[in-house]
Amino acid sequence: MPAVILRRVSLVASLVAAALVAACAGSDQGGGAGSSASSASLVTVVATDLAFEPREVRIAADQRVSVRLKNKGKVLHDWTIERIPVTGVEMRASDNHAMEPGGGMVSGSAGPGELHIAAEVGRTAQITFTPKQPGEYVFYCTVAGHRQAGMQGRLVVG
Ligand SMILES: [Cu+2]
Repeated sequence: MPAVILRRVSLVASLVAAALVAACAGSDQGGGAGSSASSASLVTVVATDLAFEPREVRIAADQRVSVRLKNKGKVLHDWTIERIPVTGVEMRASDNHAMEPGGGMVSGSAGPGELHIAAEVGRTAQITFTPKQPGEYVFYCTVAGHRQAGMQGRLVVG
């Protein structure tokens, strides 16, 4: 009898484990076909006081990319593009600073094509998306005074 109970318990445990795996896999979907972050190429942008390195980022249209913002400065910085045609936006490990696309911009109009991630000192934030239209897009930090001080760069979609 105890053996039967044990088997039941382990069956329940494995069902729960399977459900958890399914839930995690589900939350990974960003809204586009095959749009998981793991298949994206990775671009790292380092924020310092007060610059981005590199200042120019080149990516390819219709290819999934993850932009990782690493804050090596002494104050919070963000990485923002006000308007860019993208699909399947996913954000990871972002700090609590108006993370939703279209929300909480210090300046500028909030639209569906906005990308915005912020990282506290020593932290990393990441946004994954698929750019849909070749062109040049300005990225900058929305913290007051930072853009004027030089925290601005170009995202080139080729
Ligand atoms: Cu900044």
